[in-house]
Amino acid sequence: MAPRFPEPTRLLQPHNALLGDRSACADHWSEHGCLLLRDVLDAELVAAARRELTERLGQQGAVISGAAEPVWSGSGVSAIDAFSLYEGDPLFVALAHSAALRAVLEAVHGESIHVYQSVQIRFALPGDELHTIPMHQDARYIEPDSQFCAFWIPLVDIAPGEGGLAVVPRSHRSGLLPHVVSTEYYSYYMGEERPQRCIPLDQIEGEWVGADFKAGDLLLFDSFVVHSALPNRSRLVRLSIDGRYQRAARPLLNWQARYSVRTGTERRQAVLDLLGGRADEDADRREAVIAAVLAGDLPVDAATVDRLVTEYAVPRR
Ligand SMILES: O=C(O)CCC(=O)C(=O)O
Repeated sequence: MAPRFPEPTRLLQPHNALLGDRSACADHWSEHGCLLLRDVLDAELVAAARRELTERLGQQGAVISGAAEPVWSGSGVSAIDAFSLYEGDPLFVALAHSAALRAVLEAVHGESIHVYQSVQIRFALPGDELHTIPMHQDARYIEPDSQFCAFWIPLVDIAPGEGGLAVVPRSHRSGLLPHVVSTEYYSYYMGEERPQRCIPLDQIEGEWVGADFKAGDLLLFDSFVVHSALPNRSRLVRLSIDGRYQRAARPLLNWQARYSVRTGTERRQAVLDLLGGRADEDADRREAVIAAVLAGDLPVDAATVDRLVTEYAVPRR
């Protein structure tokens, strides 16, 4: 049987030595499209964010209550109320919007950076391959502006072979690859169960690399870099956060740049309600309509949604 997920053949080593050398950073970024940094974030904030999420997941029964680490309780993913993990001002959002993170991003890219308001928390359960996020490029999902980058921060240590994220360095140079809907992979995003699009493994050229991740590592990658989550083979719920950023000088065209996940999700739900049965007819059109309403700050009403449904009746890759 063909493997469902990549098997990294090499481990990324931290690229901290590049920091402080502007042209080395620029050359590395343009060649590889990704880099890994260690010990550049506030370790206490990383630990506090992990504790807070562990406590919230403990209250929901997904991890063993009172444990220092997010030890999985054995419950299914549907036991997790993702929305409530974003309640209040969670520390993982503070970490993503910390001055330390922005300073590193600006050191890497040599210019002023806007970190997107939307910050995601991911909780990969041991053995739950169905909900493991497969091979994709972020540029396929965040629109209309593909000129952004991503950061990914594990909140727990993830040894090689236990999960984490794998990337294909240099893959940003090949542009957008076709993504196909597959019922082998589902996303469980904000409580919504959806079949995932992915790039079939055999369509991806280049070397898959993983890392021996430590909590608080910072993995950066271009929006066109192919990457994939790897199945969690540890006993912990794999907690990580990710967000997007772009040059501050560019207009903020993607809704994620301006709205938090909660606000975006509420507005998304309002558009879904207006779409009704049409939401299931064509996933591409549904997502394009949602992105257009949110990115353009258009009124969330039936007339706008009806107009966009007609406008976006065009197939995409
Ligand atoms: O953390 C994960 O499971 C997947 C993250 C991811 O694919 C992304 O940030 O684009």
